[in-house]
Amino acid sequence: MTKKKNSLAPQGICVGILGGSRSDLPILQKAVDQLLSLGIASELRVLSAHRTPDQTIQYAKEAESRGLEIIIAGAGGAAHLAGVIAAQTHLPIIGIPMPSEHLKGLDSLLSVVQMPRGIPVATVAIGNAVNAALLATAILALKYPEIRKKLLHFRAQQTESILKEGP
Ligand code: RP5
Repeated sequence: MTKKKNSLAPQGICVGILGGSRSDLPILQKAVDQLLSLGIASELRVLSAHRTPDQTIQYAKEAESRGLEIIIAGAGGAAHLAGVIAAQTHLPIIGIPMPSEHLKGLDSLLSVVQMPRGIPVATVAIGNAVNAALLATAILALKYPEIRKKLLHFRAQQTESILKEGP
């Protein structure tokens, strides 16, 4: 069976990136940049599970029909954003627990990772927006050969640069 190629997605926006506060933007920008370096456009928005609950739910409900294929959601403290989004869409959701002032992100990590059975959120390490972008890329690579090629190139380059540095 030949795989159907969709050459539109690498140019179009297929990843939504959300942050619970403007204070999350510097970390989330790293996901935007990582995706862009692999040829994937994204949209970055501030939406909060607590401060803008209606708009957050609307975003999640409309995500698939708007052409989004994956959503990355970063939030800190009582970090419910990724989970609330996951409850409203079957798209894959990647949660980034944000570093927090008092508990250094441990609160965020537990809030994002401890989802109830049936509604998963793929959680990356605290503040690791780059890994969120790379995980999104790996999921998209299953469908888009061009993205797969770029991801494999990135991985090979990464390996080469580590080995070049020597012991
Ligand atoms: C969360 O609370 C946000 O995701 C942010 O990480 C944290 C702190 O938000 P601000 O007080 O900086 O707006 O909702």
